[in-house]
Amino acid sequence: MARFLTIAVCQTGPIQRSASRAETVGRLVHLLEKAAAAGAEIVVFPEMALTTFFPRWRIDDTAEIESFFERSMPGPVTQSLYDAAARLKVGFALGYSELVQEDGRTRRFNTMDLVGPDGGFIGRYRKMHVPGSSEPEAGTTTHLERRYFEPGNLGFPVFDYCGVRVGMAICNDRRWPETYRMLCLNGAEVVLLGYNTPLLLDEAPALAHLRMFHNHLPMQAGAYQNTLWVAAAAKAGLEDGQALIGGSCIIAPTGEIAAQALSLDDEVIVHRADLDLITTCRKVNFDFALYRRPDQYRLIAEQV
Ligand code: CDT
Repeated sequence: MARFLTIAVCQTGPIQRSASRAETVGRLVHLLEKAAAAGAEIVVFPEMALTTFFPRWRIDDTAEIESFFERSMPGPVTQSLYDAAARLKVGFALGYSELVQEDGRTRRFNTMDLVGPDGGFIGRYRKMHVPGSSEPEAGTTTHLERRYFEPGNLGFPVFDYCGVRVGMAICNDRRWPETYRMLCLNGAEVVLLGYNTPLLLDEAPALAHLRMFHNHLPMQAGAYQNTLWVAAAAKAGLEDGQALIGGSCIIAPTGEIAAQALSLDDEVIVHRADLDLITTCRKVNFDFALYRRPDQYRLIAEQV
């Protein structure tokens, strides 16, 4: 029997620092309702979808830093999004900043949770590739993710979502081939991804015209080389004075962009993903069992 999954990417426009969590969650519920009305079975929201992208600032006060984090999911304010998922019978992947007591200490991760169509928790991913620095560096765009977040410690897990194998990735992860290859090797059919990407980087003005190309290039290559559907949600537009790129998209295992956002604002794009296309693409080029040579893939010490 043919297998399909109707995927919605819910891009958001900017989420200003002045916006309350309740206001932002209300926006996400509205997007989820739009996605459900368009027939979506699963939705992906951006990285850090509950707040402004605060790593653009150096903050020293712990209470202020922690005000951007969630201590439990769902929490009192985010519960309405989970209730909406259950009411609409549409699950979602949501990026947020996670504060957790683990190994006897407070830890902070850049996290995405997968929630089922009953509003229940399915699984968690913590961003592996944490970019930027922990202190502002002269001549570079201030991007202090490494000040606020530890790299993820959960690997690249893949979860069952209504019979479909779903993995997650967060922003800078999308630029790394390991992300897609690990998710593919773990059995993923669909990768849900959220991002906040500055339009301009002070350190590389000569590359400014390539920002959107370099957004789509690795995701298209990752989808193609690993025979995956990739659905990516941007936080876009002018957020607290910083321009973020949009370009949210749904990419087929052929590497083609099947749907793309047209705005820098709240926007829903939907595509009915043919999961059998994965098998077709695998047969054509990427039969891993037949052609991959993992026993021969090794680092040769003298050459590295
Ligand atoms: N959020 C995130 O990971 N953004 C990065 C920009 C890093 S600029 C130092 C990205 O790869 O889009």
